[in-house]
Amino acid sequence: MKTLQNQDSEIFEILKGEEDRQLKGMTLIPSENHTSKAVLEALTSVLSDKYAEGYPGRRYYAGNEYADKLETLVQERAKALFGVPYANVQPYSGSPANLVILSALLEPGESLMGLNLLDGGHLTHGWKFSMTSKFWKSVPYHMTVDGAIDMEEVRRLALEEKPKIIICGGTAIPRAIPFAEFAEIADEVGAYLLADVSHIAGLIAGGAHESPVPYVHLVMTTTHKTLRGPRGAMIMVTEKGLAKDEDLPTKIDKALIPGLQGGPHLNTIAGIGVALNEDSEPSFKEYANKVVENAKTLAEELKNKGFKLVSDGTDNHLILIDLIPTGVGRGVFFHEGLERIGIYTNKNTVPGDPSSPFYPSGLRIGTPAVTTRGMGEVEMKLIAEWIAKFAEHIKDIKLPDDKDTRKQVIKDFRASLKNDSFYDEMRAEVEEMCVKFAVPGSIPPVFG
Ligand code: DSN
Repeated sequence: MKTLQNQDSEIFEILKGEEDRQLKGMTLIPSENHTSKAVLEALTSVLSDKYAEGYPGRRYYAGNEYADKLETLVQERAKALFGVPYANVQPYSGSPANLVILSALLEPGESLMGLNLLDGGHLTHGWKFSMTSKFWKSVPYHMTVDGAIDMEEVRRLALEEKPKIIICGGTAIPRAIPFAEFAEIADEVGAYLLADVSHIAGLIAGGAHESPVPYVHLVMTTTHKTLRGPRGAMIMVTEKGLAKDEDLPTKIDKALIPGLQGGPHLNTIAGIGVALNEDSEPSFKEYANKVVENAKTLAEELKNKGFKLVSDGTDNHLILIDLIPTGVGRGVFFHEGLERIGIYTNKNTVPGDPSSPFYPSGLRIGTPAVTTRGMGEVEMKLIAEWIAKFAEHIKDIKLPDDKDTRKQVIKDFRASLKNDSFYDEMRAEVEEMCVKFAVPGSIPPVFG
């Protein structure tokens, strides 16, 4: 990175800082991961400079000989990895991909069903402030208080509403998604069934989670989470989808361009291709299984330390800690306090959360990134210990209902993050462990 360093030291220093942050701390955000050096090389290639609106063999720009080869190859890799007859690898990310699917299949005002955002769904599954509930009629379903998808409610709402599409999947679901049950309901009411497997696609590819492919008509996944590729997304149509509607691929292609997107990001598509190749290796199977093993170990350790978990555990990469027994709305203290010691997590709502999305009562954590760095049982036990030690340290800090008092409590807490030596000591311990586990894209340090 000498060229960048010489030309633009300000940007260089920021990138160097980020490289350092990633190495000295740990990412427990379940939707983040670390890509390989090969993926990063593909991302920074000259493909970044090329326009290629259209599809292989049908472009609006000249000079796409290599773009065509690339996109066709990446489509083939996606189809082979997931066992589907069609894949579109152009979506910029998950939100645009879901918009592509919905606009391909639904007329304005028609209805969709998705898991309520606050119960672990996604903005684009029909959240009330998302365009997906302004263009279409959103009929959300929920989790039970035990943290299971309320399949009785799904069936009841589907029979009442006869939605055009049902979406299964989400962002904070610690248990396996019951694809077969969803399929039974969708088939009964004649709805398309879309699995948004963004969080678990890598586990599916690695055989650590059931595949939705035999049950659903469409699969959408982002490519940067457990799949360990660059930030992007793919839309796939299954054999079952083709049997329901043989025009599905054409509808998706057209909804993407000219419907919603312009030129594909070819460098990202190249990075996705590299990642898909890595995902088909036997070592990726080991990785996917280890992600789940680590999550289960961490979940057990947290439970042993007295934490309550939504659904009492996990089947996948994700754990949702329910902090309500210690006080409503305390997710913010955990999110910011753990960040201070180099442990990156998400404050998150829990099913039936009485607090607001700004001050939710849960903490979402996951093991994809730490597993990529080679952490295992010993480190999961340490992580649980650190989280418990931090929880003990802040046990008397509660979130007041009154807005002014709340403001002051948060201000005082933020000040303590700067002044209390407890945090320096904890951060040093975390850092000492983290630096032993390299971040793949920084071997050797790129900016170091
Ligand atoms: N932002 C993603 C997540 O964190 O789960 C979903 O889009």
